[in-house]
Amino acid sequence: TGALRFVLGDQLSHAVASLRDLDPARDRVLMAEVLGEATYVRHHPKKIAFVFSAMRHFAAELAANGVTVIYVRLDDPGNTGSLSGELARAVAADPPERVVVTEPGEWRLWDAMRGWEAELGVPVEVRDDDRFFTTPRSFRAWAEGRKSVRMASFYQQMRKRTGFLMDAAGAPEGGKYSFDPDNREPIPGEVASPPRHTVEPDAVTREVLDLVAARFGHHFGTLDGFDFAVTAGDAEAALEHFIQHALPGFGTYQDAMRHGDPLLFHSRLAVYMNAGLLDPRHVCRRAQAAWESGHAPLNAVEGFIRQILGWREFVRGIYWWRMPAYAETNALDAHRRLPEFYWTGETDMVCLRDAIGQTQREAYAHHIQRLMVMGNFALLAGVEPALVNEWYLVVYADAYEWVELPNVQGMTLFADGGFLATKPYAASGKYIDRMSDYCRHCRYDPKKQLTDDACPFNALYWHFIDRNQARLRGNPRMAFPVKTLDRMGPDKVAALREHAERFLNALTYAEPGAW
Ligand code: FAD
Ligand code: DLZ
Ligand code: SF4
Repeated sequence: TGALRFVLGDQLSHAVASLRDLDPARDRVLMAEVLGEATYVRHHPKKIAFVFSAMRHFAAELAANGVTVIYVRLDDPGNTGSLSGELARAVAADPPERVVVTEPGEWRLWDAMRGWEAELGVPVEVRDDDRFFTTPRSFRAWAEGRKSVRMASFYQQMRKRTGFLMDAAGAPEGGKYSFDPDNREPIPGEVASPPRHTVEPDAVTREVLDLVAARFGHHFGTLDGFDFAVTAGDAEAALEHFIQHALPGFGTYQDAMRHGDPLLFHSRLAVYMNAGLLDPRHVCRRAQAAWESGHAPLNAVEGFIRQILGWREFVRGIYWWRMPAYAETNALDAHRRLPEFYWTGETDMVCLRDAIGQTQREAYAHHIQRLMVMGNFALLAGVEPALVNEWYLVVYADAYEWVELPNVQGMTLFADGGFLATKPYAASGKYIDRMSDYCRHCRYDPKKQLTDDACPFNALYWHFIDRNQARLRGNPRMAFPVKTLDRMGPDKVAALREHAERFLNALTYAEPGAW
């Protein structure tokens, strides 16, 4: 008996560390669909269907390559319902020399993994996940001892180290590392969005869709129109589709939003990269090649590569460095429950209704919707970080805690007190009006503050600045709004506070755990 190689549902790469030195003559691969992973938060059915179908396709590819795969289906008799339980069952049934796994993407599972060797009585080797450009150790070595840990300096260092978009003399292409200021244009109505890449469900996916409908159909979100790629081959086609059609406009319209338009120029590739169907290095190389060939401009390619080489690695580094305490932070002392409309989409606020409705249908929203619509509302309203984190982990097909938590806790809610982001991304209705056409479809008016038809984001924004002014005063990037508040005079501030509170008091709130 050789090694038992345990591959998790977001490790579906043939080059994943745990499969690297696999000996098909002696080793076995274990994969398990388990209730615990589908329900520790009640994931969107599309996320569960994506993971299960991709797992089944991956197992079939391994088997076709002559690998012995022990594949446990959700409905198999004896399924213990947890990853630890399924590993223990496989080890007991036919003890291997050792177990080989790749480190997981969530702290709770890593914590469980540390106990496996003692529980199982066989050696357990936990390997680094080298599908990333950095390891938690190398990030920590870079970060510790720095005065401030900022994405911009991390990213510059990563550009130098990897050579992406660097010229022969070692300088950044185009003379600067970031073209972000070029990437904040709203999208004109006459600019058509690129066509969408879709994959027709095959027989394996259809069987999974039936299973998920029966078992998890009551979770938030719908299964209709499932069109995710579930194999590396189809994910590669999605990448080529993105490069061909959307990458050239990715930069300019990166921060734009449009009513009824879920994707715009975004790639929808996070779901594939996070599950192992696409390699981030390959994705960055393909984007760079599109710039080299003249197909896409530098502001688009740099902007895209920065998200992957910069943000994606940076948030992961922060996660493993600061966990488990990071999940408990609540620097702005926010304790409100989550409004019910996050789960139903039922609100007159059109930006929220559109972005949440699309999230129900697609298990997807692009970055600015996540950050500046749903995230901004939760920040301004002061919703308890744990409840917001749970929502984001539930609703997006690309959500795993290593990337979800820092984006919510740090970037969106400022719950870490400014460790990850330099200022809270708080915005009034004016920002949403500038970056989208939502307000044209809305019964509220983004230019008004105190009338019945005033955009609720406006009073909520000043309520936020007012109640947090002591915390924000020292932050140079918040000097302008704090000074504006000072100049408003107490009567105006009181009126805004009262307007915001009336609005918040009239909302229905979800019982924690009800969804
Ligand atoms: P594109 O816009 O096409 O971007 C390209 C790629 O860059 C993405 O596929 C992704 O891999 C990477 N990327 C972009 N921004 C970020 C970022 N801030 N952090 C990490 N990677 C980034 N991303 C997730 O993968 N999973 C999550 O659970 C998740 N939760 C988020 C929650 C909030 C509140 C916010 C503000 C952002 C979150 N993000 C998350 C980051 C980002 O919004 C998504 O990666 C992106 O929207 C995925 O869509 P896309 O593939 O079309 O991205
Ligand atoms: C997300 C997910 C789901 C829904 N189901 C499974 C599963 O049944 N089996 C499995 O191995 N992995 C699943 N996953 C992915 C895991 O939750 C993921 O590996 C951990 O969250 C760590 O990143
Ligand atoms: Fe959203 Fe306010 Fe615009 Fe309505 S008016 S869409 S609530 S920003």
